[in-house]
Amino acid sequence: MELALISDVHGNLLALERVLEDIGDVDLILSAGDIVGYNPYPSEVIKLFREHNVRSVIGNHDRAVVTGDVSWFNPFAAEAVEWTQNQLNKKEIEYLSGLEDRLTIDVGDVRVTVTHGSPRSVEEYVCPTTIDIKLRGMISEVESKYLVLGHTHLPMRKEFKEGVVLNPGSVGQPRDQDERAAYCKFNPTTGECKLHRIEYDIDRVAEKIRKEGLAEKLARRLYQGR
Ligand SMILES: [Mn+2]
Repeated sequence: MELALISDVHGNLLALERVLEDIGDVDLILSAGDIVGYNPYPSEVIKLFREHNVRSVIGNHDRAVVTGDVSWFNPFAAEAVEWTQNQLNKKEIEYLSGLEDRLTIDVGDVRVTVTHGSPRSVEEYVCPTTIDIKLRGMISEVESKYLVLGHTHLPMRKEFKEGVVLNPGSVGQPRDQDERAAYCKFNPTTGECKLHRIEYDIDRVAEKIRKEGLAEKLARRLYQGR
């Protein structure tokens, strides 16, 4: 079974379209959350998620759009959450509020668990610098060979005897100094996981960010990959 892993699309339609093209035919696309927020195409991105039957967990931005609680957010992120709330219709909000915290997929006898931040919290950052003992504890806790996370916007792969922690990076707002959209092709049976980087039309997204009156910083960071 061939999977594609995506995360943190954050309303970036142009990046998502190019990534879906590059993914081509796979059995299933899994998303580690943050479908909306930051970028100015939330409805269009939700539509594509539905069309491609993407299975996604909820991210902290998705949740903030549903609840209106932006107390954890910096001012730019909070403003984008509020803007996104005003763009979405009732059905789209319902789609976001229906997303689970955790997804578990069994491929033969191999279990894959997906959460946004960590298995404990949608807000917790699990970074390449997070200590091994903590990562191993998380894998044991979810009783899965593979734990797929998002939230940091940093691609990551760490292998232990307990299992493997994967983060496919971010489609819509990469933060590893590479401005190209990130995603992974992943075969849970063989364990093969390949990170792909895809160029997209950042100018068009930046223009739309400015046109909608969202923070200039949100446009700038797309070019910087941070
Ligand atoms: Mn995010």
